[in-house]
Amino acid sequence: GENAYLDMCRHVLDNGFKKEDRTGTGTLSVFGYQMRFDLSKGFPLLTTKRVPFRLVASELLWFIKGDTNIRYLLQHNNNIWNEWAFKNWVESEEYSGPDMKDFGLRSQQDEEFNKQYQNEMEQFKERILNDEGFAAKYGELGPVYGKQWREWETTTGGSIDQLKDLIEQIKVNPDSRRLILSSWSPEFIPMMGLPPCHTLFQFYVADGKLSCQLYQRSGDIFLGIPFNIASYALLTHLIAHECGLEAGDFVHTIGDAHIYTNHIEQITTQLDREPRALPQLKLNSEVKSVFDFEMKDIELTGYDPHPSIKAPVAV
Ligand code: THF
Repeated sequence: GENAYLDMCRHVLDNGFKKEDRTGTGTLSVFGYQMRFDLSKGFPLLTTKRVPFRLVASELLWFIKGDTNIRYLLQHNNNIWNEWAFKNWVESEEYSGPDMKDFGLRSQQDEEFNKQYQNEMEQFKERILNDEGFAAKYGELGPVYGKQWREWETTTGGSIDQLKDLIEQIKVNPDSRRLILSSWSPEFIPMMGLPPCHTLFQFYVADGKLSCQLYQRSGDIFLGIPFNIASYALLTHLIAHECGLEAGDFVHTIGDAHIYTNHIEQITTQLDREPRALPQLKLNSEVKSVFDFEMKDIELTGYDPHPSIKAPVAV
């Protein structure tokens, strides 16, 4: 079940160090934490609050496509990366609307500002969707996950399709201890909207089962981690499906595991709830390649979660 996640929440609430952070929000934080999910026991989408699986799946397909522009996400009604692109837009020369400096914090503290912000964000989304030139310039997050997964730049001017190579190696060399994909490319970090939180992952094959371990340098326990667990569980299932393997364990190792101070009330509410049975994942058996999956080929059954719990995202 999801007890590994709930245990981590309790552990950080009880033992977390009060630590300031880049976003100015403040966190309770521990360094180094590991969870394990046996994917044969159900799909690890939390039931103690509703986690929007459609958003998890469309974000993963976006990574797999090698896309780094939020336009695809908006076309799938997925708003989880908007703030990072919006930041580039409002800090650009071309932007002439009201000052949006520190919009993340100010939109929570100042109702009048929040109205302006919501209005600017709506206009921004409209333009990304309807204006291709604008989208190419301001929908772009830089060389983030999709780019590093599919088109890692080499010193000789070529590129490496890490994901394709990884899947190939799982097939031809399943005992390998080098089944690794890294998104951490020091040269490109300064150009990214946000340096990758999911820094590196490794696959492992034993007993006909495919397992995955993720090293996540930084984890937002309330908002991000539930997404991240589901996302890597889905990736593991997709690759296992292509390689004719069963899904094994997902091992989630986190560096700075933190609860934002403005999420503590929400987490406390969540911890009071009784976990329910995990849902099951159904993949369209007619699709063979990881690269051919679309939203309609990915289905979740038996998901009956407690209601969603809203919380502001730190930018
Ligand atoms: N930054 C921070 N502070 N937290 C993160 O989780 C995070 N991400 C990505 C990049 N930077 C981050 C973005 N991923 C939500 C979920 C995942 C995100 C960002 C936001 C979120 O708000 N989820 C809501 C539902 C949102 C909706 O319905 O539109 C939720 O209740 O789960 C870590 O990958």
